[in-house]
Amino acid sequence: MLSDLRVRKLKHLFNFVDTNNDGVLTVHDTELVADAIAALRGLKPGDDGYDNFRAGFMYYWADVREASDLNKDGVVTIDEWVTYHNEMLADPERYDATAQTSANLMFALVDVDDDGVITLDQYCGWLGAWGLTDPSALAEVKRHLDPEGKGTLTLDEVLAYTREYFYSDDPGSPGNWSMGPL
Ligand SMILES: [Ca+2]
Ligand SMILES: [Ca+2]
Repeated sequence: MLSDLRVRKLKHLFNFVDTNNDGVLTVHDTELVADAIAALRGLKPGDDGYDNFRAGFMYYWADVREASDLNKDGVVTIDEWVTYHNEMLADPERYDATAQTSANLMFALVDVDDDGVITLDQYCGWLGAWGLTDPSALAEVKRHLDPEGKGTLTLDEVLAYTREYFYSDDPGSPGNWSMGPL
């Protein structure tokens, strides 16, 4: 049984990835993000690399939607989302594989020079592709995820914050801010 805080974080994540704000998660949400992330990288339809770039992103999200669409009607509801995560998070190996894949994908898309480190600005650009563009919200994300102001995040730091996001019952955990203010 998940705590109220953890359920709240799962619902927040659902609303975060429901980029067209229609209350369900479908392929349309991820198409919007794929185009926004491609634009971050300066890629548009027809450019070299655009199709590969987009395909990797869409492939990962097709898996997530497939796994969380419990009644297989083609849309993921918030209840399905919470139920899916409740089961996934109870299986440490499954969680590790999912979190690693997700973080690797984010780095593959955001870490332009491929040195295993992203800047907080790049991280916030990633959040912006999902629709989180409010400057004060992004400033809070930076303050919590980078308290020393070093300006960068490693893959391990992102994985640690992600773990806090999904598992921590502490309202003060910095990782709770991974997807913006709850
Ligand atoms: Ca949607
Ligand atoms: Ca469904």
